[in-house]
Amino acid sequence: MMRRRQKLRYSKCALAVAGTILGAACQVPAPTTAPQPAAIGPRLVPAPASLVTAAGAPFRILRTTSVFVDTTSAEVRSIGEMLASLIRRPTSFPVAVAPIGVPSIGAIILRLAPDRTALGEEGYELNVTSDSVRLVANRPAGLFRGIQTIRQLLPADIESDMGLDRVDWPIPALRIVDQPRFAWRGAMLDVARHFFTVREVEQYIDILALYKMNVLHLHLSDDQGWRIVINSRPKLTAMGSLTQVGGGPGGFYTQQDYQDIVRYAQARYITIVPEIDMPGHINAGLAGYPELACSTRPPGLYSGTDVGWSTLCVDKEETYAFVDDVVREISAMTPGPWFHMGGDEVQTLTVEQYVRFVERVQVIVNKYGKKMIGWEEITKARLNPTTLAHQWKSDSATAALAYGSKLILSPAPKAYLDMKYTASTELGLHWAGYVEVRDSYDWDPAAYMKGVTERDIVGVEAPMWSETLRNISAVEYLAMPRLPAIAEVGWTPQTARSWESFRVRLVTHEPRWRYLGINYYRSPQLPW
Ligand code: TNX
Repeated sequence: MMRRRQKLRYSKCALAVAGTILGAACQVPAPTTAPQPAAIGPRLVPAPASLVTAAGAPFRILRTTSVFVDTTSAEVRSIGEMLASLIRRPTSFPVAVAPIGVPSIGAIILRLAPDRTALGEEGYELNVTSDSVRLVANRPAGLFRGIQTIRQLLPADIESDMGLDRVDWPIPALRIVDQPRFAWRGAMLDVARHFFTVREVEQYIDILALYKMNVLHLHLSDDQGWRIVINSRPKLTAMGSLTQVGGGPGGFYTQQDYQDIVRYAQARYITIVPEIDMPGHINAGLAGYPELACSTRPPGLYSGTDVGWSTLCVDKEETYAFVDDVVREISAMTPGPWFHMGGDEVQTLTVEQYVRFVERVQVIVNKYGKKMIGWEEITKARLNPTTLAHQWKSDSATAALAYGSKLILSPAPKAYLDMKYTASTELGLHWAGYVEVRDSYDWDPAAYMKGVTERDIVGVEAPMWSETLRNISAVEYLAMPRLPAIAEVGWTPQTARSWESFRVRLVTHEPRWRYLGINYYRSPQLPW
């Protein structure tokens, strides 16, 4: 399911022979003798809520190993198939997916248990003995998260897309009972400042899936580009998609492309959250529909990086017909319950104008069956309890709590993946400071803002603004390894995580990233 970038793949041992810096990565890790503390344990990221290693011999995947599932559920069958195909490639073992019930010694068994409601939407229990691997969940999403754990328990060579000579494929004997701390573990990708292709977005989704993240928020429009076709407003993309920051060619998704992304994410239990940024950050939209601006000056395309200067004319009735068209078409293509209206950095409207706009958009979003999200500025308006306020720069988001609304936390000095790691990082911005891996990891969402408790937060999200990011490899460089840090902040109970444990576990993933062709930053904070 994960590998397409053939050119970038290699066996790490082959590279070590070639005398590169990969020599160390080629060594087989020393076998663990003593039981390890759960927090370090096998090299899982995010760390599970509870893990007990067992004394016995590991399970070994052999040529005869099959994946057994309840084949009457197409969803469960396809999760079984994903695990089987992951194992087939590097091992060259046939790995059948078969119905539970046939003799199953030496088997990997995936099962839904309707009575295990305590596991919630995404929780799972995994028991590994020398005889079998048994994964149980209450819901299919839990099985999918669980197969990521099985994947990470296998040697990193499991990520190779070529058959390897390796014969030993152990999974350590253990018992894990795991579920996420927060329901929302998101990443945002800005496809407006620079455009990324469907395949590139899918590559990003693959990384989210590996780290058990469950939301991909797509920032689909901004001053520099409108990136999604709206059939009733064809000039949005016909005009508004033709450039990007720096003046490159830009691009857009057809509605089919968008639905392909939605489906790809859905198969990995990741919800797509579409964002159309309004009333500001709208210049590209106005390029095709200048009548929606208050000024008489034709907007034209923009490829710079200033913010805050463009706006819809919120006093014109036709603006709301436009919003209706956009929200209606995008909502119809989006199975997830959310529509993100942006709402940030509007410097050219009065507070009253801004508030009136947000409240009218909220009605439209709800009319099309979606719950609204907006950046923290929207808390100036009267929000519905179902609306989420998306914190990013201050504590103004807390005003949402008075309406019974909850928060998504993306504090820039922790979670903004477009911030430079250090002063010498070539890519990225630094208006919120430099954000090293430890900064991204070492914070507790429930203690981050005064007056905001665990109950007030749906979860965390790591935005990737793309002003400086001209290709997906640049995106990966800033995401890795801060994205896994945010993934663990969102998944693992605060009491089960520590920087000392995380840094040790995280570096063991480096060989996986190499197999997967994922670019990354070699932070000096980590024991490579
Ligand atoms: C602020 S975060 C913005 C974006 C920029 C970003 C760069 C937010 C809601 N607005 O328009 O791209 O900073 O870090």
